[in-house]
Amino acid sequence: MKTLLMIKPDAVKKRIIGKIISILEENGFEITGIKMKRFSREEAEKFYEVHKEKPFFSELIDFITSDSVVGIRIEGEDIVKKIRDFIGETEPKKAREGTIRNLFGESITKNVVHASDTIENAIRELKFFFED
Ligand code: FUP
Repeated sequence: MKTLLMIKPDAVKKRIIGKIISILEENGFEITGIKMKRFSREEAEKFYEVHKEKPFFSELIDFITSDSVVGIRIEGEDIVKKIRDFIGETEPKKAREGTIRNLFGESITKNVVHASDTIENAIRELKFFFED
């Protein structure tokens, strides 16, 4: 099973890409792909299409296109759920201690990383970064 963890522009600006990758490796996660890119507005709107009607949508698109992002493919048993648990809740203040969002997140928007929430979404979201 595969999932996508995406490092967001706030983390890229803070120069903690390496730190986040180290934490993943130290915790035994198997990284099988890494790609840095900058989303166009159109692509970002497609990536986050489930949130199209939400009040925070335009803020979210502004943020995610404000700098590059890094797509990381991680493989393993039950990996979608494991990575979701590992990043912590959306709101960094509520995220469990030691999780990536708890350690580095500033706000509900600037929350450092995204991770696919279902197997179907992982397949869909990985295509934004990787061909296979
Ligand atoms: P998550 O799956 O944990 O990334 O969180 P959600 O699907 O609830 O939200 C998707 C993205 O929208 C999150 F990365 C943060 C952003 N968001 C906001 O910017 N403002 C909000 O009020 C809620 C979510």
